[in-house]
Amino acid sequence: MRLHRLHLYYIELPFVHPFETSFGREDTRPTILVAVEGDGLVGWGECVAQAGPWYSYETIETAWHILRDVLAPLVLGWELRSPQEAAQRFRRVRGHPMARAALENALWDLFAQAQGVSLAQLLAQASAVARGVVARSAVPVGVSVGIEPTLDELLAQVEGYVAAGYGRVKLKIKPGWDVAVVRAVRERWPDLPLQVDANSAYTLADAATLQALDQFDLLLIEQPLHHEDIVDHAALQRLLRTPICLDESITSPEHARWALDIGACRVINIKVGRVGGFTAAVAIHDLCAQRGVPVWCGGMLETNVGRAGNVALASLPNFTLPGDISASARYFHRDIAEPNFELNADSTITVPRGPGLGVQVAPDRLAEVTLRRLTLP
Ligand code: SMG
Ligand code: MG
Repeated sequence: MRLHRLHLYYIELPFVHPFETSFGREDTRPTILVAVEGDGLVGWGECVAQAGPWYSYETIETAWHILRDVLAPLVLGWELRSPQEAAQRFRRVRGHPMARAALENALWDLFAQAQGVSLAQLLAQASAVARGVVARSAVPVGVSVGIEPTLDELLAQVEGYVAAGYGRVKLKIKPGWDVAVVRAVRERWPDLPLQVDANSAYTLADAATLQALDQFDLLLIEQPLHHEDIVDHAALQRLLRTPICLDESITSPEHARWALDIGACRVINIKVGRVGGFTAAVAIHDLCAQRGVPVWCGGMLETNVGRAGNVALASLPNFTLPGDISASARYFHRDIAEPNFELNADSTITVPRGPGLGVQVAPDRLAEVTLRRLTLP
């Protein structure tokens, strides 16, 4: 397929409820949407970089630059046989996985539409592990609950999500907001599948605090230590009963293999933006499946464009733990794409069946929230 045009949209959507992690508090979700045109079809991708370099060094502005000046010229006007071919071409680019993923993922949507299959089907065809396995029609999900100003407010948030039907809760932790908070939630909901995410807020010197979390029967402790450090994570894992799950540290299939080889984690959170696109996400899924390591799909507070991609990815067979993929209404009053994702009674989200992502960007909403746009060439 020849790609003849590409559009970048810098948009910003207000959150229903502010989201706070060990990095800070966010009231809105600024993001970039990428649209690629080919064969009379339009494919969409979402960039999960944030306004500032907190979760990762990438920002909206670095991603805009890399997309416009580096990646777009590698695909525009070219004949492409597959999205993997674009991924291969992007390998020349060092780093910038979120920018690469935004464009590569738009191509996955475009190719799936061109073949008349859903993105979930196309991803399953690309996975050595998924071939021949019956595709899931819905994926298990949970909710990630941010840090709140007080413990009472946190308990009220968790209560609301449990009442809404979320069967797994993740709590954000940081030094000073950890053992007592997890104890309070565990006492109130003794059987709730529960996990925590530190977003790299601790060091090995905090091992005793993290060991104290072992008593709460958590599914996992996500990214307790430095984002680039798998060596200390391996040392920490030896001290903990609870599985460590890496998020920020895994930015490619190679990082996944290195981490597993040294025992730095027992679970991996796959975020398609963090690892540079669906090609890499499927490779990590397959590697983990071959090694008997469970994975789950992380979230980056995406719009329905990114969420549709996450749901499709999470339909692969080794996504055995619930993903951070919540209903659209948990994030935004009005999303950018339709239809919204709803939570089913069994804490699952249904995998779209339509061609490609299976959601449509609403032009009026896009116009309303666009701060800047660019069409290439
Ligand atoms: O998309 O529901 C969601 C949020 C999931 O907690 C979530 N993501 O580190 O896993 C994580 C955080 C990163 C988001 S804040 C940058
Ligand atoms: Mg995380």
